[in-house]
Amino acid sequence: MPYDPSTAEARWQKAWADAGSFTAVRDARPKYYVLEMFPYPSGRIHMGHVRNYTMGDVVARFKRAQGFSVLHPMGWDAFGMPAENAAMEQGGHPRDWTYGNIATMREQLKPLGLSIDWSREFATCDDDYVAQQQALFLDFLDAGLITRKSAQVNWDPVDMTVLANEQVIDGKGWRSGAAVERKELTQWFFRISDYSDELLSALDGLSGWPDKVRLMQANWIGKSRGLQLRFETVFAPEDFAEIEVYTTRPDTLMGASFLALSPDHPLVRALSAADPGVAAFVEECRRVGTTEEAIETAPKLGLDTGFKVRHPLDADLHLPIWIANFVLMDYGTGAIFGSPAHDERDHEFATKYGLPIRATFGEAGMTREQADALAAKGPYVPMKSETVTYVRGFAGEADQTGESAVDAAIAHAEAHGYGKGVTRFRLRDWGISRQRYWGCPIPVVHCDACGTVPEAKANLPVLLPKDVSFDQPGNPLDRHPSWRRTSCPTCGAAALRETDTMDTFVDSSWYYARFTSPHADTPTNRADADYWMNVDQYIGGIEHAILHLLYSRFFARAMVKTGHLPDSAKEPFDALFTQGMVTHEIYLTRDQRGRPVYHLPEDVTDGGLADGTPVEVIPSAKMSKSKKNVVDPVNIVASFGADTARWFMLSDSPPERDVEWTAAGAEAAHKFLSRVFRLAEEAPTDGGDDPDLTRSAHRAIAEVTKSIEGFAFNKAVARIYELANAIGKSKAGGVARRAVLRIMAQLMAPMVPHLAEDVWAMAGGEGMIVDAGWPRADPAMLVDDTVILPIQINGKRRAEISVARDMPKDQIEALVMADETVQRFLEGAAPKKLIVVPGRIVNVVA
Ligand code: ANZ
Ligand code: ZN
Repeated sequence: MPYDPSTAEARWQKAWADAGSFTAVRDARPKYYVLEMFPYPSGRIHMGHVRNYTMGDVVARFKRAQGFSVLHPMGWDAFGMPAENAAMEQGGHPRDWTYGNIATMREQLKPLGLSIDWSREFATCDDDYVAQQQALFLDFLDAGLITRKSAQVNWDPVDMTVLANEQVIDGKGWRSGAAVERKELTQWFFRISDYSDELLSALDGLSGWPDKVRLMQANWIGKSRGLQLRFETVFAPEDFAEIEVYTTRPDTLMGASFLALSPDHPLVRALSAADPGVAAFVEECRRVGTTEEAIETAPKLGLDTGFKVRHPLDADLHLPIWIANFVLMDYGTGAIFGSPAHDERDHEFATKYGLPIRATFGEAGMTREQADALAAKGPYVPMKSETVTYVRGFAGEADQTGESAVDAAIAHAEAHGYGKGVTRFRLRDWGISRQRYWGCPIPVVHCDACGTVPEAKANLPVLLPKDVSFDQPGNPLDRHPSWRRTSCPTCGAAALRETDTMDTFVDSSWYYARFTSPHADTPTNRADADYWMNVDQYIGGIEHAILHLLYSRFFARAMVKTGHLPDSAKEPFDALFTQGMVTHEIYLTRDQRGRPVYHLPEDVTDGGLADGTPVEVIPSAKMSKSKKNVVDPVNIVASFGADTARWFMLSDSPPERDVEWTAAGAEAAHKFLSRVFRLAEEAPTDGGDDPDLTRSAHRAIAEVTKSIEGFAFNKAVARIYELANAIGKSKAGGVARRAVLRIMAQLMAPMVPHLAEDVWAMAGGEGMIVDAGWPRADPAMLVDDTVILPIQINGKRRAEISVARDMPKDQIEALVMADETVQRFLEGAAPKKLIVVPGRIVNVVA
């Protein structure tokens, strides 16, 4: 009987489903919650999914075997733009497109044999999930976690829609190609910035997270210490006696040569009302998106207002007030002082507009003239920790680090009353309003009499209308003839619904909590949430290291505050693992003009095309349709079986690194699994016990256990290869051999669960292996009773001997003396010295 995964895998999957093997239940066992980041239903699963879900499955099956009650759910991150784009491009409805894709992908996932509790499956676009998310929104609103304010957005004037920063490419809308503008809109915000400090400091406690992810989060939250200081105006419009400025480099104050205001600064607003020139300039500034990158790379634009401020440390020095396009209103105070000598942007600005460039400090040892000359060439921006020579330090001229100079500057400003030290965060409130159809409606109503009022809980869910069209730009909810019209939940008068929907990051910020009680008629059921939370192991891609995880951490806190999660769930993910990508070689030839022509892997054999043309190979490339280096997991599973795909994914590289998919590797994996199958099938010999084999098996138990616990799946695989070799060589008789085969099957079960069931059955295992538990290593079997001792002769390692661990010294000495190499060196003489360090080394001086 050959190894035939095509029938066996389906058979085992049915057996597990019939037995309800993976239904998560609350019981007396300790619980374990393993979660992989849920997929977006794009239409097909890809190799990255296979790798991600296989890793999660190894953990889930391993923990289950170890006696945990395991929760391992699956769902769909189902709202978002691609569904609407598909509707615009191909017609049809986003809902049909999405649920169609989910059905397809579920059918592609199921053959992988993942140990998922499918009874908990949901999609974030399900009416029920929408209802619970809206209930959460209302609770958050009640708890002061949500606010409504005006903010600038990227506006696509052709598609008439707000764009996320990622959708602005080189200042243009990613679909329309139109130049993106800035626009002010009233929007809904989650008040995540209230939690900046806590989200930052709590990172220290996340010992189960990769350091790089914690660092990325810390940088994103961006805590900085600076000075908020006041400049008195000498000549300015009424009501503007002072201008407040925020700086993180107060030590450069003596080099300040201008003030710059954001185009949205109140002073600028006042000016533009009266001065068409200013108004036109402000308009011009708006024609750049809101991305940091767009603002950073746009040419610096400025307009001198003609007004001036007094320098706080030099009353005779008057600095001009400019309006500058690179100053943001929603950071700091929306006003800066420019120190061109030590800031990239200020330097560009000063050079363009002929403003003075005065150095505050130079390289260590420089004079003021030298420092000025250095700054004239370009901004001098050393690390704050570096010692530099201050040439215009307001605390005099001195060698100092930037850090200590900043501290001194803050102290000076506080002592003299012109400013105060402040801590700021880069993290802004999370704007969640999207002018899109395919998202969760924001459950609020606009009433002429009452203003903006939350929808009553009894009226939830507010569901999307089904009869919408995508043939015009803009939000279909705005155009819908009747959907908006409703009555005010407070006064009953006619009112209009909010037509904004929620950012899809909201959906993925609490799905892990919903999995604990996916059918509850409240966002969570506390008994379930208390039992299952936290996620013990979360697994996903590094691309979600910042926003998704930060939003989830905020949401968990908000759900604790609103009573939907226990206090202990503030940090919802105890451990996080970020896996590498699945890559594949790219094959290409060149056309006459040297441009690349890509070829499918199946068209390339032995480094060339069918006609013999050699191909260029780019190794380890991200899979991409345009480069034709995509491998479809559906084909792999169809030709080799799921276990081969799973085994290969785990075997070749450490999980955190990229793995390169190769046809040869897949074949080798398949060959190995076939060999394991044959080993189990072979008729038992009539040999007796083989203690060495038994010992190998127990060592494999210990090491595979350790490797899986440490996410070193490739090491676990390597141990299993060794064990299979040992079984192949052993002369052990039926009973002993089968016992070891059963151990191997147990060790392989998390990785290749179907084959493991077959081997288990053939080797006389009772019931299904999925219920067999995890084998325990017998400690007595782990002690190695022999050791290898290296022999050094005259200080050089020349030979080694294998001795019993507890062999007495004199016996070892006798063995050493009898060793051939030692005899050769001694040439018949007695050694001058012979030192045995038991268990370590033997030294011979000839
Ligand atoms: C004077 C100065 C001198 C600055 C110098 C930098 C270098 P981080 O560190 O990222 O927090 N800034 C302040 N508010 C701003 C705004 N609304 N829009 C644009 N830029 C703003 O950045 C703080 C620095 O960014 C501040 O320190 C300020 O410029 C600028 F040699 O003040 B600095
Ligand atoms: Zn009302």
